[in-house]
Amino acid sequence: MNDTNRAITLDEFVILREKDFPHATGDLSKLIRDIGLAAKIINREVNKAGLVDILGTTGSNNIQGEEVQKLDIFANHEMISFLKSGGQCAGIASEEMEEFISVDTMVSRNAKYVVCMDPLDGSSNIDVNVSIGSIFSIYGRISEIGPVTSEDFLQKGLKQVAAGYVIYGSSTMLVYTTGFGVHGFTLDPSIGEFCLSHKNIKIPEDGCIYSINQGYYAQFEEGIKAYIRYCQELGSDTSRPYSLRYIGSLVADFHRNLIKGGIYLYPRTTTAPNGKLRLLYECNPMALLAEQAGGLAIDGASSILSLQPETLHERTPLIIGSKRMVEKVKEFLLQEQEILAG
Ligand code: AHM
Ligand code: MG
Repeated sequence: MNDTNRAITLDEFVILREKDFPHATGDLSKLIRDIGLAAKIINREVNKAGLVDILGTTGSNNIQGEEVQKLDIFANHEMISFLKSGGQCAGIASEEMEEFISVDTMVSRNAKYVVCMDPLDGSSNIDVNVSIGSIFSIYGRISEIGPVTSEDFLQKGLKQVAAGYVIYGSSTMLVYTTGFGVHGFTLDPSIGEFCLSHKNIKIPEDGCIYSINQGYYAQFEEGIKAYIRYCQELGSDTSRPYSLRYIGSLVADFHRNLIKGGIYLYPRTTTAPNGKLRLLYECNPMALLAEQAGGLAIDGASSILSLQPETLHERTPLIIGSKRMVEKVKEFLLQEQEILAG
């Protein structure tokens, strides 16, 4: 609340934060506000998905060969449209597009940033009314002039200047970081504004929720199987067995664990040796948020944020959440390696 005793909106908050940084130009703030605007439009469509003929699949496949649903395309289009007209974004890479696009409008001539995004994650949940989300990641462009190049997008996650997600759930929230803490805003439908509801979110150091698609158990490596058994055992520490919670929507699973404490795992499997999730669009932004909130994100051995991307759509295993829980998984994976090494 501010001194007039009303909620601070996202726009007000980003402007207030800017004042703390005398050299800030305001461009990043504008970019985040543009994403917030696109999110409101996507939210409107997500909310009426059950009512109109926007529900269902287009019948086409995205470049990973997965079925694309109409709202994915809509969300992609809205994000691009707001980013283009906002003037702060020089290029966009999206899970829904095979190639990145260079933004070449009059207003974006001096744009310093590129955006990587998953415009609608967890879209297989749309037609069953389960929470889904949009994920975004912002980098400073490396190329200085002209159209953006692949090196602008293929940067390590630790180079992100901002990242966040929007969760379309029982209420809609936008959660973001610019590297100075993680802040959450809840959409107040009565005024159409994201209002500050969760300032400086910290993920509990430890938790008692684990989120994993246990249906793939037989395909996991031994270290992950051992960790799952550990979660299920009655522990001398009072919190085990842990609760298994898996929505199958990364944003929703991550958001719950961020607030309550917990761990989300999408490890490698025998059929998907790099896991399922994409480094640029899903893992890097979530990893920055997790670390900014005091948690951890690894691929099993290394920090997600330290991975050098080689291609736009590459995948990586992801283990993310409360610090102590992620460290525990790492221990199990190391033990497995030691056993294999004899
Ligand atoms: P998507 O980008 O095609 O929606 O896939 C990503 C989603 C994540 O949100 C979720 O955690 C995961 O896929 C679920 O996968 P699975 O059904 O294999 O457990
Ligand atoms: Mg996705």
